[in-house]
Amino acid sequence: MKNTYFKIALSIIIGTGFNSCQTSEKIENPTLTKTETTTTTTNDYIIELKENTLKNYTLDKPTNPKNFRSTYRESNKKLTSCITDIFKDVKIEQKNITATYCHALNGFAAKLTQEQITILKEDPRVENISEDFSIALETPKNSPFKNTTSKGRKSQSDQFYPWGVKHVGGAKTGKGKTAWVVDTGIDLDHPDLNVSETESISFVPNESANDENGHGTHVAGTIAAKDNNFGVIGVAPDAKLIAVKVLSNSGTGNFKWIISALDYIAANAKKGDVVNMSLGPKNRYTNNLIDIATQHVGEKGIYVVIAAGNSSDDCSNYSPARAEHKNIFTISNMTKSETLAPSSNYGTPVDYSAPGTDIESTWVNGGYSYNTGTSMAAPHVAGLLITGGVRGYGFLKTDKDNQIDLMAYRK
Ligand SMILES: [Ca+2]
Ligand SMILES: [Ca+2]
Ligand SMILES: [Ca+2]
Repeated sequence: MKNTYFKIALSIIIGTGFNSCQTSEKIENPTLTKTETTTTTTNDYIIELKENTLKNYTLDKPTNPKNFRSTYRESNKKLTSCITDIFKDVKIEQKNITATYCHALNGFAAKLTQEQITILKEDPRVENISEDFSIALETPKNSPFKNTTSKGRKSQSDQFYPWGVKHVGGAKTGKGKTAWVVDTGIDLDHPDLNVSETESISFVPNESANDENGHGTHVAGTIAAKDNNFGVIGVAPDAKLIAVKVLSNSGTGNFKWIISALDYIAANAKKGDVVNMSLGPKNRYTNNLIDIATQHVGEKGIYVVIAAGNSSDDCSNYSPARAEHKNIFTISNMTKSETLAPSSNYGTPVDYSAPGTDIESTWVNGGYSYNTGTSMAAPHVAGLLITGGVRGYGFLKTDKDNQIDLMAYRK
């Protein structure tokens, strides 16, 4: 029942461009309601183009960070008409193109007919076609973190030092460093976070980059909560945080939005910046295009940290957690007693384990809360990577694979 409700909500979220007839047909489709999974395909396809397909398209490169968002939106519009033109023989209408990419991936996402799919699969201009996919966060557990409001705090000692930040070697100023948080957005005016609103962007239709879920704000606080006299402190306090929203306020998102996020980051991030992706499918699902886009960001000298996932499973079967590159770090969830958390994923893609159980961090509406998951582990490593790097510090006491994870520590 709960699942049926979710499917309806999801259909509404992704329904832009469908007429009401198609939407109701989707809800009644038994193949969409019989499964227990909270993940599904969206009727959109993601198309990767051969490298020279867009060779006549010139990129706009903003020089001022204030223009990152507008320049990116503008070049997407141009690229949409360019792709419509290139593929006029396949009759892909402009209104059916739902995303375009030219930094982390060359390509686009579109609603396609079966006939168009068949043609494009044989098309020499096309490298890869893959169905889009929806993911959903588990309902966030908002366990308020007591005695930490931003009001009424007077002394330095009233700032709480989370156990996870201590365990990875303590805080080190992140001033001048940048972290891109690909998530539910960030509470943009949280008094304990330094968020760059002008560079933040949302790929969720009809929602701003402001977080009304909590998940992204929690991740952001672990990376960079300010060193002041209230709240919590992050691993890289005072670093600049940029919200790249790909999960809605209700916690659902599409792979095509995540590729847009990676594309936006590839266009605008500097070498040495870090990207945190505390997201992935709940059940086994891999997708080459999202892995490739993630690797392309890593190849630019930008660090990418990915949560291994919370399905008690081998993350080799999940994208983007399985993506491998020297700048990509997949992180498992460690408990306070230095064991692998029961829900944590494991497997060869895991590079380090980091604190992810009962983590104190920032929350929506200027608040604070505890949370648990690999989502909370990954941002510890993101903070380390922008303040000197990460190294191993002994091994977990328990693991579920035959390669015991190293615990992440400040380099
Ligand atoms: Ca603080
Ligand atoms: Ca890895
Ligand atoms: Ca392991």
